[in-house]
Amino acid sequence: MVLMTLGGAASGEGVSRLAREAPPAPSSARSAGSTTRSEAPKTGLHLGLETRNRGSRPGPPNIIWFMADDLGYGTVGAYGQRRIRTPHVDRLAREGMRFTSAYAGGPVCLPSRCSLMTGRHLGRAACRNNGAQYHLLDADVTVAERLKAAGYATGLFGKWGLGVEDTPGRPDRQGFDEWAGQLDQVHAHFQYPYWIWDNGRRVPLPQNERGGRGAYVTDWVQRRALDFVRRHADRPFFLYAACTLPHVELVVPDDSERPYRGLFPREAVLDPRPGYLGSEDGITTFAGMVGRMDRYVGELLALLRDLNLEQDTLVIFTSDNGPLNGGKDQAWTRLSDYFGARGPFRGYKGELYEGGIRVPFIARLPGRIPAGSTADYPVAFWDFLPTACSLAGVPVGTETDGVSYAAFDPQHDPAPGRALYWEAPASSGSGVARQAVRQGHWKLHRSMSRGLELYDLAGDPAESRDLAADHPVVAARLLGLLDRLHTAPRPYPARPTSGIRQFVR
Ligand SMILES: [Ca+2]
Repeated sequence: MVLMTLGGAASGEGVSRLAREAPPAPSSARSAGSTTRSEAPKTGLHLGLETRNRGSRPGPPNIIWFMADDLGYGTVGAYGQRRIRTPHVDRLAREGMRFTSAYAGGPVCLPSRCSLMTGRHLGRAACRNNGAQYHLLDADVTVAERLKAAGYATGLFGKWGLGVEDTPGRPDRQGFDEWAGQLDQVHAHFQYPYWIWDNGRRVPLPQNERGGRGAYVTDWVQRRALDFVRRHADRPFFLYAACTLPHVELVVPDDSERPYRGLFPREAVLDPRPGYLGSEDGITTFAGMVGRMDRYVGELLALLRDLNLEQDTLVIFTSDNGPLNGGKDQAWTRLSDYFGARGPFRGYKGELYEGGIRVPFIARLPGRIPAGSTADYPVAFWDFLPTACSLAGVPVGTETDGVSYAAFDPQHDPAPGRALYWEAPASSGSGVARQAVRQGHWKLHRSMSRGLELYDLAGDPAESRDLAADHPVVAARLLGLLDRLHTAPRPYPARPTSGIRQFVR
């Protein structure tokens, strides 16, 4: 098993990268089918309105996408967690649909979020790795732009990662009316930064200076998200709540940690990077962070109830990739394993084994999604754009690799037999180090280090028995898919990586 370290390619958002060699620009990826940013809603809107009159307010549903950060498949109660209490996420599962084969866009933050926003898998996505140089361009069409075209109010609160302030990737250039949080992924590492973005304005957080812990930043972001919902209760809204828990830094206010204190083995989980906070009681701190994230979900659900919007609002809960491993003295590996954070799967964040990419995924929309249901067919982050467009009643309006699961039928796979694809660049920044494709119950990996591996997920979800030699015909078929689904990545000029001193002092 490949163990990733905190400073390695798996999670190295703050690690300098060599400049990519600039391959020729892809000729096909964004040449046709893109809509302009000002495109008005077309007839689809009316089709949508006809079919949605079930709630307290006619029209398309509000959409909330609540996404945890580095939260593994098995870390919440609805997916088998027994040591950390997540009552609000579990309630969502009881009242909605639990997907057991949902996939993140990628094995690390930035590409996963790119896939989510743009409806492309990683063989075609604009940004395929963590790194300061990657950002969206004006030509990229996001789900926020499509929902804005459908008349939605659009808000992003939390970690963005797809373009900082001087790039066309910044959220207000990618369809978000309102946004607050962290543009830069390194900024998002810190729970007590001394400033935070609010609609292009740097809001100082002086209570966090000189070691102060006055404003836990995810609390600040959560308040802004709740405020956004409150202010848009009378019209369709899209809330992208990109929570940075339970990603490092490993620290949480006392009221979240206290319920767990003394319950678990005491283990120091420290961060080797200078200035980064860790915890002397890391397993307890982590439980508190997951608990706080669950509290945020509960606050959103309570607000929807108070505003009488439960029937009008699709709530999706998920995570951007699998759990962390490695770290100083492998402490993160032990922490994640203590909680069974990756569920029954192999691998962690950064890997293309199921543990790196299979995520919890719950969808609730009362009256439209059967309560307490389970869907086992695969869905992936790149399906969200077509799904959201279908719910909103607008044409997809751009090229996508996804299919809509808006029917939310627990039995019916909307795209039986389709191939799902992921890739990860070499740590040098040039070339593809690893690829994986799933079709039906078969999954093929190709990597520089291990060559081909074929697994039967139906009988071996832990990817423990390599069947490549036993099933050469299947392996050859999937190998053809690996070649076909990858296109040359978009070149980006090198850009200096931000550091802790820009965010913490
Ligand atoms: Ca992440």
